[in-house]
This record gives sequence, structure tokens and C-alpha cells, in this order.
Amino acid sequence: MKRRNFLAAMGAAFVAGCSKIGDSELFGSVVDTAESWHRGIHRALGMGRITMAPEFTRADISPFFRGNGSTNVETPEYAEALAGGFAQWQLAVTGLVDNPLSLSMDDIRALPQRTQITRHDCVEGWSAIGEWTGPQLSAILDMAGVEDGANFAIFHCADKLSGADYYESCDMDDARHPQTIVAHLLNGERLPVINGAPLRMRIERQLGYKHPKYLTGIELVSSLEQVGDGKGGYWEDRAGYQWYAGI
Ligand SMILES: Nc1nc2c(c(=O)[nH]1)N[C@H]1C(S)=C(S)[C@@H](COP(=O)(O)O)O[C@H]1N2
Ligand SMILES: [Mo]
Repeated sequence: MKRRNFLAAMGAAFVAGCSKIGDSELFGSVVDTAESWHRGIHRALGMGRITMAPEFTRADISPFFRGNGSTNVETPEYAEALAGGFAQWQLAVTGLVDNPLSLSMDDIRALPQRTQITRHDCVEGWSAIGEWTGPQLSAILDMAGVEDGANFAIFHCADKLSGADYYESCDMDDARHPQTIVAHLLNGERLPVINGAPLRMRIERQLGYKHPKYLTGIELVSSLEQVGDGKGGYWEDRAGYQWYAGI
């Protein structure tokens, strides 16, 4: 059964089960909004285990991984960075951390690496399978030392879409998930510009817009309200896309 259908079936079973206790406090708090319900059921399905996104084989890799949204960064700084092989690119780790970091591409490549072949699902109705490599975000967070009170990771990007900064965020469960990596390779090669060179997030249990490209910074915050328009991401702020886009 496809995971999504499974989720829908479990959701229906859950609602059916809960309608018997329809006015209990638990029911009210869990189904407060469709979104917290989605997050709740997604997590509850894990039954305390970490749920992994499906992984595929090399034979499944799409011949071409299209670019979507921004497919370049239209600044002189980016053009210069590209020309220089991104040797000067820095990933800043800031906010609620004991040791703010500024990591070079060499620093990123020197960390233990994870490689995973996953399917990217865009809400616009296309999917592609690719092999991504990079350090787990959890390792970077451990180096920085996350402070108490950090509830979300904000991802800052170099590009603008229609004049506004692209950004995204996730909670600490997704930030520390084993398949959440800071990817610098696609199918064994350095990231193409269209796919977010030199760094992009892979947060594999989430829909495509939750995988920010052209990554420049990771900021640990207590609340999403202080960033952008406060809904946790570029598309969440503008188009009402769900913040918790679990698949
Ligand atoms: N910085 C940045 N990240 C982004 C976007 C973007 O426009 N800018 N688009 C998002 C969307 S909607 C999708 S589907 C994927 C597309 O990734 P791809 O270009 O590698 O296919 O990137 C996501 N991350
Ligand atoms: Mo997308």
C-alpha cells in the first residue's frame, strides 16, 4: 500500500475510533486543526520509532532531476561563487546554539556522510528520484550545541522568488531525523545550479517545497513568528501551503 493511502486509511480509522470519545479533551486537542492532526497522526504512526521515508535503488534514479522554483540565483555574488567552485561558500549556524558555526564546503565534505536514494514529490504534480549525499543535520547541530528552548530550525537561502527571500523551517524531530541531510552531491556529482548548488536541505519525509536550495544559513529559534511573515516558509507565508507537509 502506498504510504499516503496508508496514512489516509489510518487517519480514517483514527477518526472513527475517536468519534466514540468525541467530546474528550484528547480528541479536541489532537484535531484542533487539520495540520496538527496530520502531524499528530504522522508521529503517532511511528509508535515511538523513527519512521523513514522510502529509499530506492540506483536503477530507480530519474535520468533527469528537473529544477523547480528558483533554478539560479540572480546576484553577482552567486555568479562569482559559482565561478570559484564555491570555495568561499559558508554555511552559518546561528541562533539558539552554544557555538555559532561558519562551515566551508571542505568542512561539510569532511563530516561523516550519508547517501540516500529518495523520491522528491512536488505539490505541482511531479516526482523525481535522486541520490543525495551530505552530512546529517544532527551532526552539525551537535557541533553547534543546540540550546534549550530551540524548537525549530530555519533554513536561509541565497535566492529570491518574486522579490522575497526563500526560506523554510522544520521542527527538531525532522531536524534530527537520520534522513535529514545537508546535501552537496546529487547522483554522486556536485549539485547542479538548478538543484541548489552548492548546498540544499533534504528533509525526506516532507514535500518538495520543504527542501530549501542555495542554503546559506541554519538558524535555531524558539518560535516561527520572528521569521518572514511567521508561517515558517516562503510558500506557507504566501500561498497557504501547510507548514507540516509530511508524506
Ligand atoms: N531556495 C529555494 N529552494 C527551493 C525552491 C526555491 O524556489 N528556492 N523551490 C522548492 C520547490 S517547490 C521544489 S519542488 C524543490 C525543487 O527542487 P529541484 O529544483 O531540485 O527540483 O525545491 C524547493 N526548494
Ligand atoms: Mo515544489
